[in-house]
Amino acid sequence: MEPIRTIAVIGLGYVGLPTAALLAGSGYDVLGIDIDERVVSALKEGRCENAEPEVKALVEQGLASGRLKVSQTPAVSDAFIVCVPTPVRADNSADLSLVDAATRSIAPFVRPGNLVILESTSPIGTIDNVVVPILRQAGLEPGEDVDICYCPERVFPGNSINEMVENSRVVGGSTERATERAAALYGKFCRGQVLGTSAASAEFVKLMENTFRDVNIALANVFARVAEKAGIDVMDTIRVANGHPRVNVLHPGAGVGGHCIAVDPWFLIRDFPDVTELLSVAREVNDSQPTHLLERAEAAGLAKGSRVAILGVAYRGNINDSRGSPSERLADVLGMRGYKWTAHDPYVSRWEMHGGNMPIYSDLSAALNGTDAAFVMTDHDAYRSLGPDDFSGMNSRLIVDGRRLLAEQPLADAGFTVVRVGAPTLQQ
Ligand code: SAJ
Repeated sequence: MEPIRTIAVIGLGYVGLPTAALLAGSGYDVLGIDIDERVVSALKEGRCENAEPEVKALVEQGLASGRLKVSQTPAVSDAFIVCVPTPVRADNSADLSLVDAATRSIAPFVRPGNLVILESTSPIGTIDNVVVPILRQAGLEPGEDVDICYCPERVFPGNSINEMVENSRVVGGSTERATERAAALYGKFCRGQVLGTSAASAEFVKLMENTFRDVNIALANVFARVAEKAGIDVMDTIRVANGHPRVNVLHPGAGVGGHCIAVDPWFLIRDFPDVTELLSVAREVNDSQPTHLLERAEAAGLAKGSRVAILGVAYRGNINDSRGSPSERLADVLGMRGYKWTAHDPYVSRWEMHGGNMPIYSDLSAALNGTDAAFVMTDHDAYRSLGPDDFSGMNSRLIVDGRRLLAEQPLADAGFTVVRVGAPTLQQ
């Protein structure tokens, strides 16, 4: 086999772009490809504004060194890495159209001896059922002419470079040679262990990891609901329970959002419905947390039709990604029940939802002004220090702490009713 010198990375999103930059920094000649003209022309001018600072710095280095180039169309390369999104459709089935299209786009450029890698989170069997047939159609026999691998990413958005370099990595080849070649490639920048397995097993590993987290968050949310009814503070209970060496209860909250944890379990549920009941129930629990919080606020006196401030529309703390966030669900339910709402986020300046842009404030007091309740939905550090004065512009004194990050007692002492996830409502 010829050594790999040139690599094409297809999809320059939150996984593809840092991957391309890290590979360029490791001495490969990398062509980053994206179908979005805006992404490519911005990068050609050396701009990647929305990227994390470490990603931005590495991309700039790669572009300046000439090792990283960008294009809207693929070219002949020694290796191809596909990093495109795999969203879930309205019926919860996996939408593999972008994996299909990306594989078709590279097929004319793949030559015997090349390595083709898929990183996109995908249902079990995607390598065999989507990637292999497309390459075969192009005259390339997997295992003979071309090596094919499934290598899922494990990036925690907000800390991408560090995670890509330090985390262990799964490499699932359709043959042993494919596994070895991909392991050698990732080993160039990954300091974690590179674990080899089969392609189908690697596909399952990725789904297993995110489903594990979803089910465990659902468990924490169920414990929170029990505590609310039992009149106990679950945060205290969890802290004490986690003193057990084999127990690690996660953090209950306002729900699970993002494009991974809330989506990937569906790839298992859809394909194996008769054995995944537990996973469906976990999805239901996590999806219903925003409505659960609203109903607790209603029980604490929030009148139908009043005005609510949503604090935090990002799906997780201290990031600017609002895709599938629990706040989207809350806004939908508020709308359906006749409430009016405003939204605030220190990181998100454009809140895209249902194909449109939702109004969003960067000024907290403007978002809170004249509202009857404030729902803290995202664990942004900026919200931790909020005190009674910050909420003084509200009409009524009702606060929902959906992430348990406020100093609740001072708020109650100042006359606020604080609805707390996982604990009884606090009042003066
Ligand atoms: N959440 C809780 N309680 C917790 C932890 C998280 O309610 O104790 C919520 C968060 O607020 C958020 C959602 O869950 O709304 C998902 O957040 P997350 O912290 O699980 O992280 P993601 O979705 O950004 O990233 C996950 C990671 N997977 C795992 O930790 C197993 C990451 O490593 C994956 O690379 C990523 O999914 C992905 O791309 O698949």
